[in-house]
Amino acid sequence: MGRILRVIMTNLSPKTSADWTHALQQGERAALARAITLVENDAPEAREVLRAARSLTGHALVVGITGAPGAGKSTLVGAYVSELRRRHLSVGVLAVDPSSPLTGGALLGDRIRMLTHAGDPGVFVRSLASRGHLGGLARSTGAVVDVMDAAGRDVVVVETVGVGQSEIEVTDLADIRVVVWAPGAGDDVQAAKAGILEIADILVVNKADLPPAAATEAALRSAASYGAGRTPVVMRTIATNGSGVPELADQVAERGQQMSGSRVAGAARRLQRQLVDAAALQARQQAQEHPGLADLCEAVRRGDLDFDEAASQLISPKT
Ligand SMILES: Nc1nc2c(ncn2[C@@H]2O[C@H](COP(=O)(O)OP(=O)(O)OP(=O)(O)O)[C@@H](O)[C@H]2O)c(=O)[nH]1
Ligand SMILES: [Mg+2]
Repeated sequence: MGRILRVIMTNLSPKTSADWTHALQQGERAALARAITLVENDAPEAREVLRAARSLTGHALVVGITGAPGAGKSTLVGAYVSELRRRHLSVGVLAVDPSSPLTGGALLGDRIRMLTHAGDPGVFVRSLASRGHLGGLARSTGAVVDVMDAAGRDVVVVETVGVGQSEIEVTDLADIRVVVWAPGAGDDVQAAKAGILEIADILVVNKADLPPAAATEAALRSAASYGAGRTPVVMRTIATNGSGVPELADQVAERGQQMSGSRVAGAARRLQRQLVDAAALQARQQAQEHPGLADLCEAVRRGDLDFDEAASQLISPKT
């Protein structure tokens, strides 16, 4: 980019919250991309971006897609996005990799390469690495989802790898939760163990072209029927050829309409989640930096002070 063009671009880039409100409302890709980068990097400008974004949320249906590595999530997301585009819906896709502090995010590129919507302005794809911020993944993911929602995306798809605690936290941000399963042995037990049945709205048996798919589907159906409360619906897909994907899109849309409360309520829940995360982070820092930490420790060790009382003192406001 030439120097003069860069100067013009810099001057055109939004500065205040009102500027960002305008830019996001226009739904321009460049503004959306820049907003997400600022938020992802926790840049000083991110405050204004998010202030603007949060007042514009409540439009998008947020669909969380999770499941074991290699289950076919990215392929399925690609097929689902194609289906949404056929329905003339605009889409934001966010691929989140909680394991990336270890892998350096190297896998992330591989993990989203399945998406073949380059050049379609109706599809906006971003990946998010956790970069090690402790417990902050749900917060940064939520913030990026908010920006995509604010920019007018009809559907925001969040793909996370794995079925552990941090993935469940991330899926918590979604209005509709889809768990993708690949055919294999002992699935019902694994599902129950991972707590997946409690969080899933829709269980997808992908790779239905592989022979064990029927057994897996049966196992999941029976495991799901034991779950307390709501029972997830079980569906089959072949992500590689799109089979079952329109039915999945129908099911998601239907559940989206039945959603308790509106999309605005979904956005409010998402914000609550981010606020609690941010508060937890602040409390942790406050406790670590408390000048009386060593003394409180000693008092607990001697048995002069109750453990929980000491913990409360570490985070209670200074008097
Ligand atoms: N036979 C068959 N293979 C599939 C299907 N869907 C995906 N695959 C293949 O499964 C492999 C993994 O697919 P991905 O979409 O990358 O799976 P993923 O769950 O996103 O993987 P990670 O992001 O690494 O966890 C690829 O080789 C796909 O081509 C399917 O329906 N049938
Ligand atoms: Mg993937």
